[in-house]
Amino acid sequence: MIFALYVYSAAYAVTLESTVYPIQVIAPDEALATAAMSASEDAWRATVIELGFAPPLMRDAAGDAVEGFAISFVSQGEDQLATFNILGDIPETPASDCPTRGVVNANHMDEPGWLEMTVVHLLNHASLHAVDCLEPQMPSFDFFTVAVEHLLGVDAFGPWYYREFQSHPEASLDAVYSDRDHAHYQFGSSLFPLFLTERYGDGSGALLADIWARTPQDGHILFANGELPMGDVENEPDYLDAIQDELAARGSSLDQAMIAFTEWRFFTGEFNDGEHFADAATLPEVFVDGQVTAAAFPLEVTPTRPLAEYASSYVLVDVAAHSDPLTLSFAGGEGIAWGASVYVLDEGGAHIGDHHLALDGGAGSIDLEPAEGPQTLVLACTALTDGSHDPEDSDWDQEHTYQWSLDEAPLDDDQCLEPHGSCMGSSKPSGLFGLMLPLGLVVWPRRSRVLERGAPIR
Ligand SMILES: [Ca+2]
Ligand SMILES: [Ca+2]
Ligand SMILES: [Ca+2]
Ligand SMILES: [Ca+2]
Repeated sequence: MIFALYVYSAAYAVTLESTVYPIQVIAPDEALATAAMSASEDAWRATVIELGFAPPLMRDAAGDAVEGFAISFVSQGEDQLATFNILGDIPETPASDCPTRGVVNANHMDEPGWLEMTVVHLLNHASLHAVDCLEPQMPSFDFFTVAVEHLLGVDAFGPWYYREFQSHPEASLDAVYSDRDHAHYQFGSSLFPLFLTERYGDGSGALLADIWARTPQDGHILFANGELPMGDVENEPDYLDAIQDELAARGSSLDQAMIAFTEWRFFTGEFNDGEHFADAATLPEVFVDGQVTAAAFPLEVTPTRPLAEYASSYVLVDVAAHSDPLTLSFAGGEGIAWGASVYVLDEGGAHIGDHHLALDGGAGSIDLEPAEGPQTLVLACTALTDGSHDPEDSDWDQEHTYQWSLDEAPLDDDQCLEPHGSCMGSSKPSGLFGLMLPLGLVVWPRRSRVLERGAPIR
């Protein structure tokens, strides 16, 4: 059935075979076939030879699975741009791999850059399927492939993808949206693998090939309908497991990467500080959930948009010059782990420092030294997981909230040392304090200092 989806007439189709790589192009005319072959050879060289992605697999004339990239251009109206067909199982290999054939709508190939983008897209998809055919269709394959397009400078749709993704940091990293308004999200999430290759690799994209090599499991493709396969095994490990495994081998973790990604996706556009994404200046700014001026204390901030797992949130606080230290506290909602950081911007918006809160059970606080001039504090947090997050589970509910609290340093050590003085009793209880207390998480740095000096706590 798969092979019958598209029938080409030898009378008008041109078939080209590469003399450099195992690539076959079928197109309605010689000019398109030649251009497509050139683009395909460039794509093979850049992704398979230079980045180390697996060679794509196709079926030869005898029906055997062999290394190669097969792509056909057909005229099929205006709507669809490109798709691919999974060409069944390869029983002689243990992994749940599969050959594919790319299919492109020839009617769109006059648009500048679309041919090159489409060829890289389908060739890289073929490389990924040649390793594991059973990853979730979106965002998994597009997550990696759109990142590769971006790295090769052929992501003609990148601006739309990244604008949508950056508009929804509260959404889960691996979320998939079917509605048209948000359909770019699962392509824009390729910003995360772009971050991975810059932060943990050499920036080329080779790290992404290493990660993908960790995705496959043994199993068979029982059936496929176009892009959608059905296998006889669970997709375990999945691509998030593969990222975790690769980062663990490099001394990090997916959770640590998510916390760092929260920072990287903030310093884009007008906030580009030259220390994060290489092309941060051209990436859209991330959605900021609120901007407040700290005119009076205590100041408490909660987000308007609850977060999903593997999501981020930002609030900007303008702080006037203050001669007294401030205490900044974070309390994440129960049930999941969190990361919390503060990025300090000067009056002109330059990034001049960071604080990373040590959280215990999702809560923690730090003391901020007096500032010599006005500053903006970027209060950033990362919603991690409840210990379980699997791409196949659609674990994307946006139900987690948090609270930041900024206050003048409410207590000095002398008060704690007075006879009958009670640190807990003399502090200024806030909503946050009350929120944290039942969790048993109140570990204020200043009280720790008092403890070290042997003063009574209560
Ligand atoms: Ca196999
Ligand atoms: Ca897998
Ligand atoms: Ca979960
Ligand atoms: Ca899993």
